[in-house]
Parts: sequence; structure tokens; C-alpha cells
Amino acid sequence: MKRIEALKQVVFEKKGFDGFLITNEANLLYFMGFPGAPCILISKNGRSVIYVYSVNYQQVKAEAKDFKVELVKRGEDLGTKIAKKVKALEVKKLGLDTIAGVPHVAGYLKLTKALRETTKVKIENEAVRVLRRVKDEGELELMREAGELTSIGMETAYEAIKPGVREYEVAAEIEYAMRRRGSWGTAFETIVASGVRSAFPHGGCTERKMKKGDLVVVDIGANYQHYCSDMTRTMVVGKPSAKQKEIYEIVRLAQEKACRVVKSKVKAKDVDAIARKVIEDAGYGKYFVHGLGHGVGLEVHEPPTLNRESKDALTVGNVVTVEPGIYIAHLGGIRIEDTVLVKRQKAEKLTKGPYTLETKQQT
Ligand SMILES: [Mn+2]
Repeated sequence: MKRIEALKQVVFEKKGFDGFLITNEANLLYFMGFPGAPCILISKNGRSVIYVYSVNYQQVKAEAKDFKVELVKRGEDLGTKIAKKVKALEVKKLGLDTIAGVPHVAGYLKLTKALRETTKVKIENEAVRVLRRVKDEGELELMREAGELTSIGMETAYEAIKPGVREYEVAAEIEYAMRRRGSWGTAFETIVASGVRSAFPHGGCTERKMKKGDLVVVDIGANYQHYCSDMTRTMVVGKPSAKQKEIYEIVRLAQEKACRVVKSKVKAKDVDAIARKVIEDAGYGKYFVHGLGHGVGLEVHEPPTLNRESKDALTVGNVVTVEPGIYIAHLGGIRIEDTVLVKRQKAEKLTKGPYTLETKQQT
């Protein structure tokens, strides 16, 4: 309920709305703590209402004690029902968040049409984002656990990678290890990209068999009670070559230097610049083809953004990734990534693992 109160403060006091409709899935999780409802309506002059279809009615009723729970009956239209409520509450200016940057189109159109004479409907995404990018202690506890589980997964990757093993087999070992220790699932699709495929930053995972000398990019994340983590290590099957070690060292240094400057009040683009400079100075600037990092929380990619164009400044309680990489088409790719918590001084790493190309299977 504290979070709803904080949202009311922002949207009603600062932004001039008198009603707000939450429809974004991650936002709903943030305010409810569990999935299962299509939307929440909050208003200045009434109790917050959770709308729910009959399939989840009992659960929501049991768990969402601070809300009024409204059942959307079979055959009843959600948009019409909300419009009626908005009118009854005499909401004049209704804010609305969106799903993946766009409003739920059909519902949005229906709502604006139904309310065209009584209520102004306006998309407002910043309000919840501003709240969500600063994690509270409860969230941090979950994110530390997600980081812990991810680190266990990575340890498994160091043990599983060897000549002849397939990418999906390594992915299965990783996910199994995380699950065994309490992970609720993965934060995103596990990446185990070997050989030439390691040069694709989002290489996914195929049936390719690993060969001696292959670089392998392993990018994984556990999900713990809906909170994500994100971590990458790069390994070599068998013994790394001098060239692979040389490039690895550049990426490692870029990552270390960037991690060291992550703290409150620092500009996100300056952190990107520090990592980029290490890679540029070594002559590999054009092979670092993405931004340095992104916020992590209920979603694996959320604000703030760490890249050259970012206008974000870091604040205490942000959780972000630091993930420089070098990708060379014929040679392969190397990326090192940790999820870190921004503090007043030195950042706290939520993912932990060795910074080495060498697997545990040196045969
Ligand atoms: Mn990432």
C-alpha cells in the first residue's frame, strides 16, 4: 500500500490527475506483488479497485486485502465497466500507463470514446517508472537472491562447457541448477552462444556442438519472486589463445573501470564513456556495438539506461547492468556483465563470478 500512496503523491499532487489506471504487467506486479489482474484503478475520491476475471477472483480477493476487488463477469466488457466507474468517481483527468510503450490499443480507444464527454485520458508512463527505478529494501532482498541464483547458474556453466557439448545442453544445466536452488524461472531466454555465434550479442541457444578454441558467451538471469537478474561471462572451450586473452583483458578492464565509477549522482552516459574509452584506446571501439547497460528489476530491461545518449543520472537504489563487449565477426565475441546496486559510494555487485576465460574442464 505504501507504493500506491507514493504513486498517488506523484500523479495526483504533482501531475494533476485525479484518476489513474494501471495496466502494464510489471507495474501491476509492483503494486500488487503477484500477477492475475488486468488492471488497477486508483482515484482521488475512492478506494483503489482491482479488476479481476473469475479465474483469479478467489486468489486476488485473498491476497489483495487493501484493495476493493471487482469481478469482471463473463460477457461483461472490462473497458465499459471501467468507464462507468471513472464517471461515477467523477474523474476529470485520467492517467494511463502502457504496455511496451503503447497503450492496450483496443481498450484505450474504447475508454477514450466512452469518456470523451466527461474525462480527459492521457498516457503517463513516467510516474511509475520513477518509483520503480529506486528499489526499496524489500525489493533489494529479492534482487540479491536473484543475483545469488544467477551466480550459481554461471558456476555451472564453467563446469559444463567442454568440447562436444551442445549449447542447449549447457543451457539446460544452468537453468536446472538455478531452479534447484529456488529460482522461479529465467528472467529472459538463456544465451549460450559458441564459436562464430558468440559474435552475435543476442545469439540465443542452438544445437551447435562446442569445439576446442571456441569462445562461448553465456548470458543468463534467474527470476526470483518476479525480480530479474542479468549476468554474462565468456569462456573458451579448452585453452584460450593469446589473442582471446588479449581481447578478454580489454573487456575485463572496461567492465572493472565502469563498475568502479558507478555511484549515486554520476551520469549514466559518463559510465558508458569510461568503458568505451578503454575499448577505443585498445583499437576495438567499432566492435563495441551496444550500450553499456540498463536498469533491472521486475523487468530485465528498464530505466535507467547506460549508453551514449542517456540523460539519466544514477541514484541510490538503482539496479543496473554493466556489460561491455567486443564482437568480431570471424573471431567471436566477448562480453562481461554484472548486475550492480547503486549506492552512495562503491556499487554492490549482485552477481558474482570469476573473471576468467578458463572453464573447469581443462583437459
Ligand atoms: Mn543485460
